Amino acid sequence: MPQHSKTQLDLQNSAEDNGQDGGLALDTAKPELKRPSMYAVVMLNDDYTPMEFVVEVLQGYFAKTPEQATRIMLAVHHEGSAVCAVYTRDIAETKAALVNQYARDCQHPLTCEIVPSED
Ligand code: TYC
Repeated sequence: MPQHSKTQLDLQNSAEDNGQDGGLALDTAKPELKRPSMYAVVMLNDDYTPMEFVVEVLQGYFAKTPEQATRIMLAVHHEGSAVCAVYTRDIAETKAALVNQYARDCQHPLTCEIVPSED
């Protein structure tokens, strides 16, 4: 038994030990551990944007190596679309908006969109 008079913590601990909490809610809150929803940035094909421009965008905005960027660009070119990267929603929205604005500024029709991803 501590020498000092009982603190709130002493009372709480002994109440947890012996069930004498008088019906008070003494459980500590469960930590929030939910993972954030993830979104893929998907690049769309078009007939006009130069391949070199797409590769430059993939390197500059998505930190791809020249080899990775070329592979993704060719996947878009041949299949119509491909995932550039997966992020939380705010980051995915920002990346897509930045790429779309840059392409527009450069007068290319290149477009990205975001789609929910189960990653
Ligand atoms: N299809 C374009 C061309 O032939 C190249 C291209 C690739 C455009 C990927 C957009 O997201 C894209 N010049």
